[in-house]
Amino acid sequence: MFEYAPAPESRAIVDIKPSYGLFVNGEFVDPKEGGAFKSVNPATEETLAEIAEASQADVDAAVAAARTAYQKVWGPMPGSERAKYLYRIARIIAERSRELAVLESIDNGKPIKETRDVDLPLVSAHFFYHAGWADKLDHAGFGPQPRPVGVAGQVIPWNFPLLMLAWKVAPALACGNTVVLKPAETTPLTALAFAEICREADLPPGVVNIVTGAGDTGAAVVSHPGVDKVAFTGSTAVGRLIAKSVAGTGKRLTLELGGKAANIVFADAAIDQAVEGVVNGIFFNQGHVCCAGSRLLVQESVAEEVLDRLKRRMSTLRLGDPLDKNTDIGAINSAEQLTRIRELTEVGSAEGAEPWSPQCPLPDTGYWFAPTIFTGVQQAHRIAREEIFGPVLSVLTFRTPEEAIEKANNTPYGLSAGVWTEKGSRMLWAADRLKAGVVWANTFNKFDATSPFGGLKESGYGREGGRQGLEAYLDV
Ligand code: TXE
Repeated sequence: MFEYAPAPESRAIVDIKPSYGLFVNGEFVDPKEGGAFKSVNPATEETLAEIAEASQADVDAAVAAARTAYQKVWGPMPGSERAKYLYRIARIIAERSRELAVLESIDNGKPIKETRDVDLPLVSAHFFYHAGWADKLDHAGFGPQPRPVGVAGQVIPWNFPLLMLAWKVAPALACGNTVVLKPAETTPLTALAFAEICREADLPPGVVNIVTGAGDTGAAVVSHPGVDKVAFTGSTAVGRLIAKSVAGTGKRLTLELGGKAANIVFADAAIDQAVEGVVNGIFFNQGHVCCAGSRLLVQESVAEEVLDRLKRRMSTLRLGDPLDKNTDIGAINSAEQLTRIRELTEVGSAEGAEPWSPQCPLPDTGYWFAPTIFTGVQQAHRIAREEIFGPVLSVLTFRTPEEAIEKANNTPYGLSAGVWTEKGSRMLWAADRLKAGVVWANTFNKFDATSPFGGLKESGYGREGGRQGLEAYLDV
């Protein structure tokens, strides 16, 4: 059932260079201090490329290029002109989507089925959507003359590398800002491919700058005095550090942090549909999803039936080569993330919860974790409270709707939740009481460029997507 079937032919359509420089002022340049790190294929542990590591001096150069481009070219450009560039970028992404999907799967470890059918369509849609806004900002209720904020410093994570880039770059550019973006150190390749796309689209130099590196480079971007707006998606711990470093500087800040979402299954739900939604909620992208449905709250009267069906469904999931189009669960993005998942699941067992996984031989090389559910989970257990960010589901039960809401909200996070019921009034009742930025009704993990996305509580603040997402990039 679980096969490892390498699919080398897909690899042929991507051209990965042995090394990459930084993208500053429209050119690929060597880092000033010559540092480099490796990007690794998490499914095979092979080195894909050497990536330049940006130092403070490189970040200075990128911010200076972004400032000049903002003042001289992009800020003053009419929205209708900016729209043309954004449409061009959107079209190139759509045309190159097969190649970009393969590149993303190789660099990140996520299944090609997902990069091809979810990530890439959402990426190009995000650019198309924001291209449409660029010439409509003046009369859209943002105030008499909404102005761009200036230079945006953006730091993104590794779980949806190109999609998180799109969520950050497209609205910034549509509103007339310029960008210095730092991709995650384990997944830089699609951001660097995006830099090539900016050149192909003839985007004026300095409008988009990509500086690769680890946390130090990210810290240099967000703390740079030449940056006017900071946007971050990543861990709550780093989000806190960034909020502190930005405090009192006058910079704008949006943070999209972790989550511990509840997927609530009421007894009257369409059970097969709910089980499919639970599987999608936690095993999509190996559970490396901030809004993953990592806690299943199931009504006691149907718990046994739901768990039986869930286990049967999990036994049909295929884990293996991310480039095989039949693969459902790919590789864990990095050795560090695998260690984090292992440590927290060991704590789960030690605290008395019971793990279950289907028969699942794991490939010998690469970073893998079998889809796992824990039953007998108590609210005080760490696996019920902390983000695991892996293919691991914690199952809790409830008796009354009130208890479901109380348990769902019993978390420091507030990013998302799912509700499964055939009763419309119960759905509305629950949605009204759940403290989460998004509540999915009889579905899960659905995204749309037109819909604002973002969290409450320790999941962060600010919205990305939709009309609300533009406010972060405008002086209104
Ligand atoms: O995140 P980091 P990590 C959660 C998830 C995961 C945990 C750790 O629970 O297990 O975080 O993952 C950059 N100043 N999420 O360590 O460190 C870093 O280089 C500025 C949830 O990968 O937050 C990368 O580009 N930037 C999350 C980005 O921050 C800094 C997605 C994210 O890395 C920095 C990812 C600093 N001091 C992890 N330190 C989500 N919300 O989806 C690091 N970075």
